[in-house]
Amino acid sequence: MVPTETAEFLISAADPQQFPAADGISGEASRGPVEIAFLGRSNVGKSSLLNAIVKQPGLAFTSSRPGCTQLINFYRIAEDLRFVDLPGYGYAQVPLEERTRWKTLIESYLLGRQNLTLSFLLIDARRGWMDMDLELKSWLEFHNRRYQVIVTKVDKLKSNNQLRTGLAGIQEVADQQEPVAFSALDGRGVREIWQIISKIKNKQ
Ligand SMILES: Nc1nc2c(ncn2[C@@H]2O[C@H](COP(=O)(O)OP(=O)(O)OP(=O)(O)O)[C@@H](O)[C@H]2O)c(=O)[nH]1
Ligand SMILES: [Mg+2]
Repeated sequence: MVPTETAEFLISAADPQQFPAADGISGEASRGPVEIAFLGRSNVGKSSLLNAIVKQPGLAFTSSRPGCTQLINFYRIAEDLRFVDLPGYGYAQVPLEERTRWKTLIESYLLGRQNLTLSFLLIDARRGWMDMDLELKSWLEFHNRRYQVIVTKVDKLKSNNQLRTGLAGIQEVADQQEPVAFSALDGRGVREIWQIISKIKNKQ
């Protein structure tokens, strides 16, 4: 499954009241579009992943400066599918007050959103699991939220040996599932990611 429709930006939400309507088609007793959330540290490549898998480079704003995505951004990918790009964590320059506000906003989305079906948890291939990633993983498991680990920027691991070691280390911690190796640069992993999305939608 690869979208044939054009993806479009819906809204940047600073508050749960700004989240788009949960049911996609008004008046119909549908469960609304499936939402997939993109989670991970600042600069891990969440917005780049989103752009690469829909093949629309400018759709989500990306930057080499961490802390670029500050609100919850909703994208309509197809009638029955939305991607939700969340602010990254772990960027020390963000004032505590702001970080606390994001945490409340992100948690309210992850806990309360009925459309949320799967989260992509992104881990940088060169860094592996860091404390806040492990915290988030435990939090998702504690709250029974389904997630898929995606290892980003694998193009930066130049030798096969580096790549194998990096992936094995990440997989060891991801225990119950096989992480997807991804690169926004060369498109590695895009097909696997669409297969995962298809599977999750068919289960609905
Ligand atoms: N080499 C390489 N660079 C990447 C890849 N994915 C993202 N980048 C770069 O990493 C930087 C951060 O990417 P973003 O997609 O903006 O990261 P983000 O996780 O959305 O960051 P925040 O919005 O700040 O949380 C940008 O300079 C991207 O070009 C990749 O697969 N390979
Ligand atoms: Mg971003």
